[in-house]
Amino acid sequence: MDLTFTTAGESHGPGLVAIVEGLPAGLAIDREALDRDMARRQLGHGRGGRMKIEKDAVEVRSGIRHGRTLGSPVALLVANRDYANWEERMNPWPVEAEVEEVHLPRPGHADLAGLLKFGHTDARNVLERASARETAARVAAGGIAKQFLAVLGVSVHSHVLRIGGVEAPAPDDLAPEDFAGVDTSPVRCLDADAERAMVEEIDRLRKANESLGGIFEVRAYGLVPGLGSYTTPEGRLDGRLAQALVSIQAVKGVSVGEAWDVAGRPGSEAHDEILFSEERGYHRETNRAGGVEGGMSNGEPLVVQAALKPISTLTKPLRSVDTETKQPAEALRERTDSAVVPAAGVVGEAMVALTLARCYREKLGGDHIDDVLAALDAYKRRIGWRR
Ligand code: EPS
Repeated sequence: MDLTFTTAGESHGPGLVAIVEGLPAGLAIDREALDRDMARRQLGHGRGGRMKIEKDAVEVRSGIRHGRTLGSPVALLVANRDYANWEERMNPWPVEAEVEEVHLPRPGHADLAGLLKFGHTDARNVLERASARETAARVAAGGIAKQFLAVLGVSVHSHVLRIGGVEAPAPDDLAPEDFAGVDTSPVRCLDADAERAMVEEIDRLRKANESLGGIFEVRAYGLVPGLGSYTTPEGRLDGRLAQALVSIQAVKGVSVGEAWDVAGRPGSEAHDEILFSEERGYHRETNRAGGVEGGMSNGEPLVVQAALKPISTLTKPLRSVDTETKQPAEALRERTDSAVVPAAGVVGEAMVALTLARCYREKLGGDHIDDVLAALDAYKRRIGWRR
C-alpha cells in the first residue's frame, strides 16, 4: 500500500489544491486540527503583508465523510483570498485588460531557469507556481498525515535553531511536551534569549532591506524500528527525508542526527551504543544518529534539520538582466517576507509526517485503520517492542 500526495495551484490564482491518496478508510479526521496547522504556518516574525490578507483554511472536497476517511483520494482546497486583487492578472481565461509581463528575474528564484525551460516570456508564469505559497497545500496534506500518525502513537514537532546570524543553543534531549509553547514564540524558538536576539536580527536586517535564512529542526516521537529500508537506495528513510525537506522552497541543506558534527569525530564518539533491559527492551543512551541507522528508523526519536537560504525577493534588488532587452537591470521588487524560517518549520513537520506516513503504509498495509492498528500490534509483538 502506497501513500502519495501532490499539490497544484499558483500563489495569486484562485487557490491551492492537495490530493492525498492511499489513506486507510475509517481514520477520524479533526477539522480544527487541520486549520490549526494552517494558522501555525502563517505565523512568525518577519512575514510580509500577504499574511494579513490570507486566513488559510482547509476545505475538504472528497475522500472524507462525516469526519472519517473513505479510503478514496482526499482532495483538499485552500483558497487564496488575495485572488480577489489579482483576478485580471491571474485569470485562467483571457481578459480584456492589458496585463504587464515580468521580465526581471530574481537571482536565487526559479524565474530565469523557469523562463528558459518552459519557453515563457512572462516570468509570472514561473514565479506564481515556484512561490512558497504552495507550502500551504503541503501543510494541508501533512495535517492529514499527522492525524494518521497520531493514531499509531507518533507525534511530529519543530522548532527554530537559527535565524540569520543568531543561533540558539543546541538542545540535548527534548520530549514531545517541550514543544507545547513553541508556537507562542514569535520565531518558534525554544530558547528565550535566542528568541529575543532573532527578533532583533530580523528587524535590523529588514530595515537594511535584507532578507534572512536560517535552520529549523523537526523531531518525531513514537516511531517503531524498521521504517524505510536498507535494501534499495530509494527505500532509505534518510534519503527520503532529505528529498522531502530539500523540496521545500529555499531549503538548501538537510542533516540527519548530528551529521556535520560526527563527520569530524572518531567512530567511538559517533555512534549510539546498543543496550537492553527487560523494562525498555533495546534502547540507546545517546541519539547521535537522529533515530536512523542503515536507512531505517531505529526506534529512537527522529531528529532532522534543514537550512534555508535567505528569501530571494529583495527590497534592495540584486543585479539582473531584462529578459526582453538583455540590458542590465535590477531584479524584480515585489511585496515579500523577510524571514520565513518559523513557518518553514511547520512545513517541515508536514513533509516529515507525509514521509513517515508513507513508510507506515508500506510497512503495515491495511484497507481500514483497524487493519493498520492490528498489523502494528502484531509487528510490535514479533519484535518485542515495549514502547
Ligand atoms: C512568496 C512571496 C510572498 C509570500 C509568499 C511566498 O507572497 P506575495 O507575493 O503575495 O506577497 O507571502 O508566501 C505566501 C503567500 C504564503 O502563504 O506562505 C514567494 O515569492 O515565494
